[in-house]
Amino acid sequence: MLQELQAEFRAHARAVTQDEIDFYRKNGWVHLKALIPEAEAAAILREIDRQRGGGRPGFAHGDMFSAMWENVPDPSRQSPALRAFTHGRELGDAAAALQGGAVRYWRDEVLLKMPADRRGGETPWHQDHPYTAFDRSGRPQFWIALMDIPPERGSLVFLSGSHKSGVLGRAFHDDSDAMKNRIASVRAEYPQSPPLHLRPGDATVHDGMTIHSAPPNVTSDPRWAYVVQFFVADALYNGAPSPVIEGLGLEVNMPFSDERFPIVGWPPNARA
Ligand SMILES: O=C(O)CCC(=O)C(=O)O
Repeated sequence: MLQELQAEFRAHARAVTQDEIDFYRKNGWVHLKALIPEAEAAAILREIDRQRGGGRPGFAHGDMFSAMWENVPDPSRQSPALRAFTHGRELGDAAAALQGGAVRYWRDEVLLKMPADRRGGETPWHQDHPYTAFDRSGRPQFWIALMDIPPERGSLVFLSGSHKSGVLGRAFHDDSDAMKNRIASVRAEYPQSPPLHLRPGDATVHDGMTIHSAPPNVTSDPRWAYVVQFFVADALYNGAPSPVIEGLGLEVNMPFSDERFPIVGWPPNARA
């Protein structure tokens, strides 16, 4: 069974170009066209479907997030083929090249945005960094289209350059006027990315400090995106609770364990 699965697909990620690295560093996000072949995006979607038993989505957070998306957490833990992709050198080195330093694997998840009339609403403007367990910034997040994702199906929208704007706060949890004003002022200051149409196998990558959102999915098809998150290898644990580290016994102010969070990517010329 295991062998059958491994033989079924092996997802390959291409290397990033210098233009893409420059764009990412300047804007805090980048659109990587054909990061993986379309057939491999389809194979990942089949594997996710197999894990879900082919049924209706049933992985809701059961909290505020379920009005924006439903998730399948860490599918790579149940699939050697997916693990080879998420922990492999190709994707790791692409993340490290964008970041400009070695990176560890953090987690992977599927984000399914249902059509808007079935709770696939807007993802409001936010930064990921305030929700992380790391004591420093540097968190490239790959958001890979497993199907055709035009803007109206909920591709991400970024405020270009906003990764340099400082820490916004926990925008999902702060509905104060001060936060509303702050978001209005960063929106006025940083230009919004153009509407992005992702083909199957395309990805966007954004930094944990980049302010982003997603419109509601106004198509009739669910939106399937596969997220793989990395973070700078030298980060220390800041003590914040996170479902990813529950039960691992991590100590505050200590580095992350190599076993669970291996270093998977090095920048160009840094590999021995
Ligand atoms: O997929 C979405 O709608 C939002 C995803 C997001 O905010 C993220 O990947 O950081």
